[in-house]
Amino acid sequence: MLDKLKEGFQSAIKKLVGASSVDEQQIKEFVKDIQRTLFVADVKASIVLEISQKIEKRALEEQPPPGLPRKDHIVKILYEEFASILGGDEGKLDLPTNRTNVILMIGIQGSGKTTTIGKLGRLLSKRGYRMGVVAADTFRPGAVTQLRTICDSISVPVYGDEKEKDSPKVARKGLAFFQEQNCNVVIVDTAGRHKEEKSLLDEMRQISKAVSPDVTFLVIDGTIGQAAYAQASAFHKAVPVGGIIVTKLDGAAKGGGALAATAATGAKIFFIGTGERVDDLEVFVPTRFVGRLLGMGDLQALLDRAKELELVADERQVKRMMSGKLTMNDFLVQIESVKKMGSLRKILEALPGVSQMNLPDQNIEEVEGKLKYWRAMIQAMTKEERENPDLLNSQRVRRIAHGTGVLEKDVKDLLTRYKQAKTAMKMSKGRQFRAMMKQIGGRQ
Ligand SMILES: Nc1nc2c(ncn2[C@@H]2O[C@H](COP(=O)(O)OP(=O)(O)OP(=O)(O)O)[C@@H](O)[C@H]2O)c(=O)[nH]1
Ligand SMILES: [Mg+2]
Repeated sequence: MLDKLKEGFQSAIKKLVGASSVDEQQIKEFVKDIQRTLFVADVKASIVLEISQKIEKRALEEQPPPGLPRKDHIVKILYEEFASILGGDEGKLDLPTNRTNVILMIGIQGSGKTTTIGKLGRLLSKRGYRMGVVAADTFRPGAVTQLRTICDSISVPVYGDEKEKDSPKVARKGLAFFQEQNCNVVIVDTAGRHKEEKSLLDEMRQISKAVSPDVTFLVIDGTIGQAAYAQASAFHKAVPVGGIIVTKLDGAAKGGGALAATAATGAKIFFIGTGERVDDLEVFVPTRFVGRLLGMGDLQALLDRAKELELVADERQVKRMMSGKLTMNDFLVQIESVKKMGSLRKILEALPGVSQMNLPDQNIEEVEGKLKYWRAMIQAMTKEERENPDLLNSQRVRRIAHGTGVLEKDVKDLLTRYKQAKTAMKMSKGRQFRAMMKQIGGRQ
């Protein structure tokens, strides 16, 4: 299903995750890959632009939460933006059983309305609803017979009148018929072809007026791509669309149609059709669907792989520290890993330098609070200062204190801790750091 879209997303993700670093250029390239994929999937240009701009902005501006590598954060952003365009949570069909709920099906010819009624009829009967179906497609010869054949196979009764050409009238009478039998749900099938589009839309308006639907489902052929946009907005103008059903996602569908239909109507996709049989209907859950598209089934593997790659970077850092170099950036990484790994005491005990300070329990919380400031102070340093903290004379210390709203004493305190860590690191030639890594994450 939607193989092109899947392939495109997944190769873009692979490329991102495999890159040695994620910088602005890498992010822009990733967004370009996503754009290309969407164009191939026949998504409307304005939607492609909107979604890619959002992803780019967030990927460039947002700081990943501590512990989450930037790459994973970007994959997460991609996932969130797509799920949100598709409506986020799953659409809920609210069909109280103490009344007769009316579902109106609209959509152009061949989109799959009649077939989908069979599928929906089956699903709702299984859920225990008393069902009835009204054959209000009076235009196409054989339409009533087709509907009867399908509904016979799922044992749902059909109201139809082959001789009556007035479709709103059939719809009204059919609904009254099933109301009398206390049906819970009545689905109304409609025509998809007409002399011209205008008369088809007029007819939909009239039928809608005749039966006052609780839900109007627009059925969209998943293979038609961005043409779905114009189609969906035309129908939506005639009869407000409450939900979308995308059919034929089992075949050569590219996915653009699904996005276009939701964008044009603001309605959620409730179901997708994945075949011609009555069982080939799936409840649509945007997050799950996007997860599948992005290979979230594989996401765990992806995250694991990302971690592995991050470890390679850690390994490099260890080597550098073993040679006695510890920059403020390395120190910041250590501080961050404290937050990342959770157990502060464990880390503090393992952290070279800090471990020698014998922290009493009551100080732990205090230190946890301090970490936040340490981070801000390090971030307030210039690149050179971070590389070579020896540069930090009293003037610079004052500037940093001012910039982060702390006392000069606090900055000096940070420098002391840093120096302790550095000395310890030098003395143990990185052994302690390796031991720490092992202790906190089973790494190494
Ligand atoms: N592969 C596949 N085929 C489908 C699906 N849904 C519908 N079809 C096929 O699409 C064709 C048209 O389906 P119909 O249900 O007759 O479409 P319609 O919207 O009722 O068409 P009109 O009555 O002419 O307006 C049929 O051959 C169906 O079998 C689907 O999810 N997957
Ligand atoms: Mg039909």
